[in-house]
Amino acid sequence: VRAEISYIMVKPDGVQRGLVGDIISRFERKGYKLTGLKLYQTPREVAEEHYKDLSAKPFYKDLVNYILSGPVVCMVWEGKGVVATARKMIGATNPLASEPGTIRGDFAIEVGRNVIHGSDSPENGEREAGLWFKEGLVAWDQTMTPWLKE
Ligand code: YYY
Ligand code: MG
Repeated sequence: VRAEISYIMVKPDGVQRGLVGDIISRFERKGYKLTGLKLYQTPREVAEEHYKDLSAKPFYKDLVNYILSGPVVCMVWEGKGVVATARKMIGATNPLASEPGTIRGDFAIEVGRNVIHGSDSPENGEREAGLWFKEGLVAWDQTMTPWLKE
């Protein structure tokens, strides 16, 4: 089986505010491996598919329009426990409840402008990576693997 992957996305507010570099840095320094990366103006059908489980929620329409409001940075990060660890690094959905030191805790205030997305299960990591990277991911070996893996 392939290593676990998570689909991580800097939302339009994070791109506009210049937070892309800091966010990428956090995942790099943690030791995860980047296997997909692009700046992307999201097609409506991709945003709607991505958030389809929330389509009955009152905030769904605003959420989709927010994702379409400017370019996003799409990423796939790979490694042991990356889905759960990325969720910890990202912080709670509502930034007012996110701990300082997390991405949302450090950079956001509003739930509807919470800077970043991270997959909530390994299955959704695979699903979302396939949805956002129809061109596929990049397979490569990190030379520092022996320094990161037992
Ligand atoms: O996975 P996560 O992004 O932390 O939260 P979800 O429950 O999947 O909701 C997706 C997205 O929807 C959230 O990041 C902000 C937005 N949202 C909202 O605008 N208002 C809410 N009450 C709940 C979620
Ligand atoms: Mg979610």
